Amino acid sequence: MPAATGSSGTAEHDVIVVGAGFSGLYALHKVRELGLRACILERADAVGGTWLYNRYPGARCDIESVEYSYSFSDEIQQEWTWTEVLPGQAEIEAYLNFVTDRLDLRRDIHFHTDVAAMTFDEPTSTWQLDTAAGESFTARFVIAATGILSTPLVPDIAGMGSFAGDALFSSRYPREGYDFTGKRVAVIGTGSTGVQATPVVAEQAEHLYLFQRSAAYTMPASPRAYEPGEFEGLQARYPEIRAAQHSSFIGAARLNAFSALLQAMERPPIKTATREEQLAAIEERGVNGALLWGDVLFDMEANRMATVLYGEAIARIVEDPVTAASLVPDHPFACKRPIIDDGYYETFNRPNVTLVDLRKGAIRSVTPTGIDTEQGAYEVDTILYATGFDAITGALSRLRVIGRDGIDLHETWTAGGPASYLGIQVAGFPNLFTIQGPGSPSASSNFVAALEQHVEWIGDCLAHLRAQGYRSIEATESAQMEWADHAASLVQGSILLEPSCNSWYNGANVPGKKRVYLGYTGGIPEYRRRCTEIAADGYAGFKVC
Ligand code: N01
Repeated sequence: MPAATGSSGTAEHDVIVVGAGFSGLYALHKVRELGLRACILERADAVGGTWLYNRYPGARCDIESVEYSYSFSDEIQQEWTWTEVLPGQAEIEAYLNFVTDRLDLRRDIHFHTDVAAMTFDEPTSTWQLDTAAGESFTARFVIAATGILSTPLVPDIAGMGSFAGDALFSSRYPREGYDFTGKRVAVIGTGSTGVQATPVVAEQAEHLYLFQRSAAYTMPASPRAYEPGEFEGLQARYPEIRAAQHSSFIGAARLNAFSALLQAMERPPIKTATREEQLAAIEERGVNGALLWGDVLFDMEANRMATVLYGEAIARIVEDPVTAASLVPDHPFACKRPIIDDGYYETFNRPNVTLVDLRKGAIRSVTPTGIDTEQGAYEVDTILYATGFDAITGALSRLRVIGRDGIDLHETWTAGGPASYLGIQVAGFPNLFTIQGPGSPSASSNFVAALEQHVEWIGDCLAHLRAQGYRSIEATESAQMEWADHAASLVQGSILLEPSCNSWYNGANVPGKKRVYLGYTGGIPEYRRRCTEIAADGYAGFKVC
């Protein structure tokens, strides 16, 4: 394809991609394939995004490597060898570096380039991106590949700055690693991160105190390396694996964090199960057996019954009855992102592990020597904060993004709630594409499958605009509202809207963020069908000119 020289007027680039994680790398490749002048601006000194920063002990994906990887290039699939079924952070980071070099992307990535503001210039239909260091870049189009779980949520606990020991953040974990040997360690948070880190840190630390505000539902799924020849067998079957993945609701047809939920729907209801059948379920399948019933996702009474049974299953593993009782959640199962773990409950039988149930007395402050709570003080050498993210909208909200007529994205999302059309564009912000923005399937699916669809749709859109000689595309307010209503209707009356669920799914984990379910739960195939239809209909719901 010929370069689009001149199509962007005075802009240096046709497209600037912000972020060099999974989405940004593919986006750069895609737009370069179209012959567009493009680059990535990346804050870090390396590629990887979320998988660069989240290198805490035990960091691992909960979707199989053959599905949590790019499907667009058979060369990459055939040249890269995965060693583990559920890949660890280091292997994913290595994979993304391999892809970067294989596609020769590095020459168009500006590292150490922290975008602080993006401003749309209406007369020229271009964006100006200003960095924290005072540099400026211009482009006709921006693809915000800024990640959905990339903006750490630093808790607002009094005295955090006074701590004299080592304060670590799972989402900004030291590149050189950290040795917990001989240390008294506090881990704060029991989402996927805290649940993954706990068993690994416990093996090293002198003592581990796990500070739990909400107990987690977590399903064991021990990671393992591929047997000799096993991966090669899968590699030969990539077309079949990708086809199954493509038609899967969540973009992953093999073992993953969501598969238990999908399996549950196939099973008999708990409400009509006899006591013997319930006990047999936890006898055979442990905590999974407690949760996997056909009615738990749709019926709150069934869900509560499953939670009671879950508590019984935990009590069969965790020897101390007080600790076992503290580990039982008091929100419904499946209203938060599912978690899978490797030996989480068994960890509480170790003599060097203490669960601090914050429901019995909250954290008062961090002190120079530890953590003070309403139930006593804990002296520690190290605090590992695993307190989550300002998800989906956080990365863009925290930049100064100014669209048409001086509209500020942060203010728009704060006042009206995070809205977008398809999760791909926000009304008032022409030529700005978001990868996995609010209202897209990202939260409840395999991110990689979801982002590939986005990047390909955006690539087709850019090719269309160029072919038609258009300079600008913008979601209309009415299409955005219709899409938001449609996405909301899909979760209406479901467990996902339970008021007791404070989750990154609905923004309730971030103080001041408007509570709105941020995903699209119609499934990737239906989402793809709708996006394709919209494009075929001349980009219905977008204003192109
Ligand atoms: O974050 P979270 P995460 N005092 O928001 C607690 C993906 N992921 O990093 O629930 C005390 O889930 C908070 O408590 P509460 C995956 O999509 C995937 O763990 O708000 N506690 C909660 O327990 C996942 O869903 C993988 O009451 C405080 C925890 O911190 C997403 O990332 C691995 C607190 C935050 O949990 C986010 O997971 C890791 C405070 N002031 C992550 N503030 C895999 O692929 C917060 N908390 C396996």
